[in-house]
Amino acid sequence: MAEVTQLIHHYLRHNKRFPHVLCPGCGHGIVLGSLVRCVHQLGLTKDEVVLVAGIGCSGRIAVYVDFNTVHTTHGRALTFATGIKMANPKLKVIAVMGDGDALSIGGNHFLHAARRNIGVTALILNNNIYGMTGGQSSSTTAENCYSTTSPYGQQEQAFDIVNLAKAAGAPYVARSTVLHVKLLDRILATALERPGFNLVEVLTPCHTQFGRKNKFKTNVEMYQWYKKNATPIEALDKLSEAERAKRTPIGIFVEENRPSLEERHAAIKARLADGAPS
Ligand SMILES: Cc1ncc(C[n+]2csc(CCOP(=O)(O)OP(=O)(O)O)c2C)c(N)n1
Ligand code: SF4
Repeated sequence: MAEVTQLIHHYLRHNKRFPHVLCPGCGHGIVLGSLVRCVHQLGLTKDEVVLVAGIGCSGRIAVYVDFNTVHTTHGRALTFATGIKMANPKLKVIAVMGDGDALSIGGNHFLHAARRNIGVTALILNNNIYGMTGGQSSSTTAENCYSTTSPYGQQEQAFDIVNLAKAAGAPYVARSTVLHVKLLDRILATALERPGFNLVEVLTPCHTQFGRKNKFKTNVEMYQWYKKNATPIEALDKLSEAERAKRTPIGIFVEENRPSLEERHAAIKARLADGAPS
């Protein structure tokens, strides 16, 4: 316990930014805990890490940790992260975003960051709603779910973040829930070690803005939903097609290697420095 407290005090701005603003039962703090454990496990110094966040409850994570942090505008975390990585490729750059931030207002940046294979870990906290601003639908709010902007049920089809990242060319694509903490630690640590664009989607409950509008009596029921429905991809094959369709796959979906944008730029620079024709 003393060790955990020490770890927390080392990485958090515990004497400046607390108490935190997250609601009881919010999963965002679990993701913050995982991030701290992964950075510690990989032996990164606080100065090597840059955490770039957009606006939203998820964006508060950058306020609480004592890394290099940038709290940017809603939907633009990946653009700032791209600039930071290109300016100093040695830094470990992480963009932490909500689903609204990354896929609704910031959807275009997400597609191009994956396509370009820029060396950033995109950590998306998907609670299927705009949490901070009062529970409006986001682009991951599932069909027929209720929100303040879909009082008769959501009429639009939702994005599947994993499939979107795969189609856009991300070489590492993984998903966990905040309930599956060991998996979350594993996929996040792997992402932080890899070059290029790495997507980690974390399903995280927002009972305040999503759960109570969608028949979850308590936030605990939302964690129970993850337990029942989130299924490791390796176990899906054993299920019937009908059963598979009801499950949310978790695990690593893509793990490939292709040169990152900053590696390609470094190679061009070296070629030009050698006097090679451009
Ligand atoms: C350009 C811009 N548009 C809209 C907003 C208002 N706004 C702030 S946070 C937010 C939604 C956040 O939702 P999400 O990104 O899913 O994160 P969560 O709060 O659920 O963690 C919105 C719409 C803003 N700050 N800036
Ligand atoms: S509104 Fe939702 S996302 Fe925001 S702190 Fe509360 S539970 Fe978390």
